[in-house]
Amino acid sequence: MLFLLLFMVLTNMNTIVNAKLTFYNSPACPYAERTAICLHELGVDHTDVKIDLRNKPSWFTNVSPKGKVPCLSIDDGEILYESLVINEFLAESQSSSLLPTSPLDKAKMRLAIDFLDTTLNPAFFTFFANKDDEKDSELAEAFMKALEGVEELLKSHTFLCSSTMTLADIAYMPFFERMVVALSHFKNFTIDPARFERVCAWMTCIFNRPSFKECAMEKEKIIETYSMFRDMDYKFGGLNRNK
Ligand SMILES: N[C@@H](CCC(=O)N[C@@H](CS)C(=O)NCC(=O)O)C(=O)O
Ligand SMILES: *[C@@H]1O[C@H](CO)[C@@H](O)[C@H](O)[C@H]1NC(C)=O
Repeated sequence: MLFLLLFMVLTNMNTIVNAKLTFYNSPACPYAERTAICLHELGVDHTDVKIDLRNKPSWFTNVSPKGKVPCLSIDDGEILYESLVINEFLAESQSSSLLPTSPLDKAKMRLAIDFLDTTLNPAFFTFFANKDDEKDSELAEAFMKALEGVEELLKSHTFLCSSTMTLADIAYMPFFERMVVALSHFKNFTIDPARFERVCAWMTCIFNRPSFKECAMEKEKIIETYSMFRDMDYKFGGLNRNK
């Protein structure tokens, strides 16, 4: 009986290690980039399938329930979607420190990610998309007020939630990458290292990760994408929510 249990535990642990993983990715998508970074950090073997979102292949709706990337298929059977869900699954199945073990640390990590989605990203996007010069400094200040929340997270450790990298850092990376490029190009705005000392040190650290360098978008592509957002007066609607 004990042997059987042990066997079950061991095989369960190995399920993902030996599973055939197919990652449906798309180069410009920040959510897919989260999963790309996570796979790289974990060193998990997988097949990368690039989806052209402007010209989605018809079979893709059979794979991805909402027709979105990222999407992960496991042994050509189970399908997972939603970047944060996929990344937790990957980190947990590898028993990686990317996912904190204590329930409290896990909860705090999820709150840190929620802050990006509900507070920082909207503040960034409102500032970025504004075309009324008179409102610019007020919106820049509102963005920096939100950024203080990140400075606060980094108060007692190098990474957002601990002294080592977690899924929160990964969730933020693609968005900081785009934020920094878009604000510099369209707003001539840089994050002030005097006011945001910890944020700036953290950015240096994450932007130097091999996983980031491997998965990051080209700067010109970011500018092209964000020019499009500006031109079409794209309305930010909680980018991380699936409708
Ligand atoms: N909440 C989702 C968002 C995923 C998402 O919005 N992906 C976009 C590209 S950035 C997509 O696949 N859009 C295609 C579509 O909606 O048709 C996640 O975190 O994975
Ligand atoms: C951009 O900002 C810098 C420093 O804040 C300023 O010196 C420079 O004149 C600005 N450039 C433009 C094109 O507004």
